[in-house]
Amino acid sequence: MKRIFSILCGLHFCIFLNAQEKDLRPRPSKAQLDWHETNFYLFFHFGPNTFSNREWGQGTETEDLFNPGAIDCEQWARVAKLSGARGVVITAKHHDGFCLWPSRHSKHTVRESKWMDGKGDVLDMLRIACANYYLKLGVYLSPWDRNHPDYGTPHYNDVYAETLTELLTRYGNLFEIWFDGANGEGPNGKKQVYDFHRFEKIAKTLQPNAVVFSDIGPGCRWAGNENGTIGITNWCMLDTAGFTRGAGAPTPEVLQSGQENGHLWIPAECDVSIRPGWFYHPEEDSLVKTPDQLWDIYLKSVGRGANLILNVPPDRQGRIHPKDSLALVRLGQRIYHTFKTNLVKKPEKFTGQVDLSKNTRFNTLMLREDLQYGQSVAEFEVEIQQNGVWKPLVSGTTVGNKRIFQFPDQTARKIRVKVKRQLGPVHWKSIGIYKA
Ligand code: FUL
Repeated sequence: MKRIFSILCGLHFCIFLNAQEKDLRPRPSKAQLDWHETNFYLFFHFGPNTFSNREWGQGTETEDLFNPGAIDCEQWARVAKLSGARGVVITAKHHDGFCLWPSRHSKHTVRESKWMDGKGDVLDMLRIACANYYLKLGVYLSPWDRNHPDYGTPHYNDVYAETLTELLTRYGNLFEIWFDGANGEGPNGKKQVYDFHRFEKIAKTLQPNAVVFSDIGPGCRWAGNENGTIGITNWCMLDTAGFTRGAGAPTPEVLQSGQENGHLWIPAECDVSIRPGWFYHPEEDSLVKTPDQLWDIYLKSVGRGANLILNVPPDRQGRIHPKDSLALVRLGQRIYHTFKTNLVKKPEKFTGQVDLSKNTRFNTLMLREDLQYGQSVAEFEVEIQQNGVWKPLVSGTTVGNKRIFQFPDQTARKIRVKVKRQLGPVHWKSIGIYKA
């Protein structure tokens, strides 16, 4: 009997091991796992466009145009911190080619401007401010360059590679590198054929902990729109075969949902601006999104398993306008107060069912999968027990990093999550139940 038992146990173990071995689904890298935790960050579009009132500079602007008289990167960082953001990404160079740091590989930089007698360096100021506020730093380096004389020739790839190398070695650890998808004509009327393979290699070598954004990754993907929202079904997996960075991506629908059977871990990042434009325009001071709108965006991005990059353009003084900072602080308060007290005692011990040990009132639920094992939940239902009877509360498809629901106040003691379809073993990271 004992023998049969041990044979059976061994067999069971083998089957288990086989199932484990066969689970070859994509998983995030260490850098991507950290990036999932960074979750929400601000985006700063700043440069000559701030002063010329344009969205896309022509590349012919004089350097003196850039003159933020009262620049205060500490204020940017303070506002970011109070908004609940964990990092910031800045347009080190936008399509007009102007570099916010004194790059050795360009003659169109802060060094050629009158600002701070040509001694200024926005990247360095921001690096220090971020360190003071424990914020992560990321950079946007537009491949499209409407100023550089070599743009449109193979040599421009060398210039871009050297510029990137400089940027990635001067400003400490970066968490994200943004390769924008726009690719227009340069000063000589030509479009560039980018050597993204080379740029990605540089990024990986010099900043192994950074995630590279482009329409199709490799670190994280565009969400397919610029309104800050991701699909209700949101997989971190995507197939990119047949697409080239900077020249074509899967349809917005595919970018919105990711792909259940995708072969690569390329999670979504939702980008959106707090104003209609990406750069500061005084006439948009009355069009700043309200705290309620920002909260809605937060729930439709972070609350659906994506990351949110929320753009806040510094103004011509080099400060975040009071309208924007007020809305951001309110957003931060809302995030803080909603998730301040988890009513579950040991949220990380969650295995599918919780007992709150007494009847409890709540209106917000957060589910998290432990993504180091991949993303598994494809369909689920949440039920609460009231007077001994299980009642449906909410249901959904994917969970991923975070799935947040808000609903009218409920009172219950027990909550359970029934997974109805899964791609592999489900590993919960935590459950959060809150009374917002
Ligand atoms: C786009 C750019 O063309 C916009 O100017 C902005 O930087 C946005 C985030 O990405 O592709």
